[in-house]
Amino acid sequence: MHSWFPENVSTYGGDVDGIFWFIFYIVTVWFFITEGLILYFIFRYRRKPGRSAVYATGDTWSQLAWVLVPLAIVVVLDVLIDVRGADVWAKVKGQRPPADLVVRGVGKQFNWEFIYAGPDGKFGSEDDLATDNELHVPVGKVIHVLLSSKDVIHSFFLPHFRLKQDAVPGRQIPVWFEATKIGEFEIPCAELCGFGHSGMNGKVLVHSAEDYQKWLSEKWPKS
Ligand SMILES: [Cu+2]
Repeated sequence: MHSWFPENVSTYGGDVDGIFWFIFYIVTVWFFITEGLILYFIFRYRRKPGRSAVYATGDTWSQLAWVLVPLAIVVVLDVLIDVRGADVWAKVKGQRPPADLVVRGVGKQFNWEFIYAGPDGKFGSEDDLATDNELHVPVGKVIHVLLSSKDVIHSFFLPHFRLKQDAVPGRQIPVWFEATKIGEFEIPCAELCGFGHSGMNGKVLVHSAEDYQKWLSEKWPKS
C-alpha cells in the first residue's frame, strides 16, 4: 500500500505516514458506509404507485438524530485525528533535538542556496561556504536548516523526509531532520515563486560519516 509514496528516509517519516493512513482508513470506511446508505435509500424509497412523498420538517428527535448522530461521529473522529496529529506536529515542528549540524537554507529565484559555517562554526565569517542546490549531510545525524528567503515565498520540500516548510522573506524559520539512508533525494520548491519555479529543484546528498568527512576536507583543506 505504501508504494505510491516516495521512500521514507527520515526518522519521523513513519509518524507522518501514520497520520496519513489513519485519516485514509477513517475516510475510506465512511465513504463506503455513506455511499452505501445513499444507494440503499435510493432503491428502498424509490417512486412507487400509490405512495406519495413525505414532507420532513426535522423537528422530532427521531428525525433530528439523522443530523446529530453523524455530527457526533464526525466530531469524535476529528478530535482523534487532532490528538494524533498534535503529537506528530510536536515531534516534527515543535521540539527540535539538539543539532549535530546547522546549515542555512536560502530560497531565491530560482534555486536553493545552502550556507555552511565552516570550521569556526560561525555564520557570516570568512570560511563560510555556499553551495547551490546541494545540501550535503551525514547520515544518522540531526540536521537543522535555518530557512530564509531573499525575494519571495518559497517552500522547502523534502518529500522523502516528509518535511515541508515555507521560506519567508524577513524571517528565519528552523526545521530539522535526520536521514536514515545514504543517497540523493530531491528538494523541489513547493510554492509557486515565479517563472522559473518548476526548475527550482535542489538535492539532499546523504553521505556516510567517512564520505561526509571527505567532502568537508575537500571544501576546507586547511582545517
Ligand atoms: Cu521557489
